[in-house]
Amino acid sequence: MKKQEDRNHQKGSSAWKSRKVAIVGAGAVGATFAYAMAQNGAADEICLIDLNNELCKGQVLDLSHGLPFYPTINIYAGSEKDYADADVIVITAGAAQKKGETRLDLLKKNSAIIEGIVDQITAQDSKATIVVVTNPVDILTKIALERSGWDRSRVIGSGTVLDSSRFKYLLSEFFNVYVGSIHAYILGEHGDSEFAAWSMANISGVQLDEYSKQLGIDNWPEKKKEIELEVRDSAYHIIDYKGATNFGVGLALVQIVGAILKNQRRVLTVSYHLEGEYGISDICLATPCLISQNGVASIIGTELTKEEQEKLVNSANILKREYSELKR
Ligand code: 6V0
Repeated sequence: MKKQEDRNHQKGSSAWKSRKVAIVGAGAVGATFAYAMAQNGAADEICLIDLNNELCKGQVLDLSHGLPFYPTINIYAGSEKDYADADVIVITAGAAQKKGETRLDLLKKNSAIIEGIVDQITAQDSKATIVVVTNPVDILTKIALERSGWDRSRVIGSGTVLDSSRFKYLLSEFFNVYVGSIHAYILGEHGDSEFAAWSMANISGVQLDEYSKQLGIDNWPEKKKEIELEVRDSAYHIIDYKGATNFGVGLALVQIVGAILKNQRRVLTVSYHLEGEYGISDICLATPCLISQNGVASIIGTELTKEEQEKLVNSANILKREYSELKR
């Protein structure tokens, strides 16, 4: 498919600026996100970039055959030049963990990949918002932010948007209430130290402790633990079953990128560099943030319980340790 600038030229409509998303990494996550984004319609153009040219070409061809059925106008294989006029750049590029490789080895490898991509983005003088997805996402978001030298609002990570949706799904199953009527968040690291912010979870304004009392559920405290654990271990289970996770994360990314493209001012738990908020500094982790056209417009200063605050600080400390190991 032709690039949008050529299509603009053909139409003689140079004043029109299409909304463009560049996806770096056309693997399972990048391609699934492209597929979901194309159906959403918030982006006019979607450009895929991957070191593996064959894979990228194949994904683009396959995705383009759906163009008669998407609201998105154009899907094509791009290059680093496409960062220049992209509105959002989503980074899903990364190496997979090899046998015998430690988490730190993988982190070093992926951190070098992210730095290389960010250098290409800044070299194009891009005005985009960067959304990092590659794991470990919180550390890599910090690496991307530092490397770019950009304002923190424009370099964010997918955080626990996926984990929060897993949490809502499990609560919806448990209470038999439509998932859209459940408000609940997972905060902290996208990983083992993440936690459920139960104090913020509610159905139509009713706290879940109260709602379970109304329903006469007497094993609710045990159920809470089970649900929280199930959210945390979801990715491990899916990877055991099918080798990778892609659908849930693809849709979570549509919510983040759609909120930016549509200036939605939507609250999502993206990974964001804290600079004193919640008493935490110098690390990226997930808290509820207001997402607008320029990335994070503000943090929603939620009042956490003492226990939740301790869990958030614990997550921050774990991430800081990991980050300093990487930098050693
Ligand atoms: P994948 O299918 O191996 O795709 C990764 C792609 O990146 C491959 O096609 C590579 O060729 C490409 N790539 C590697 N280096 C570069 C580079 N420098 N420039 C361009 N392309 C490059 O992996 P998959 O898509 O399954 O996962 C991608 C990443 O997302 C992994 O780090 C996952 O751990 C992470 N996930 C993050 C989630 C989140 O919620 N943050 C959720 C799921 C997966």
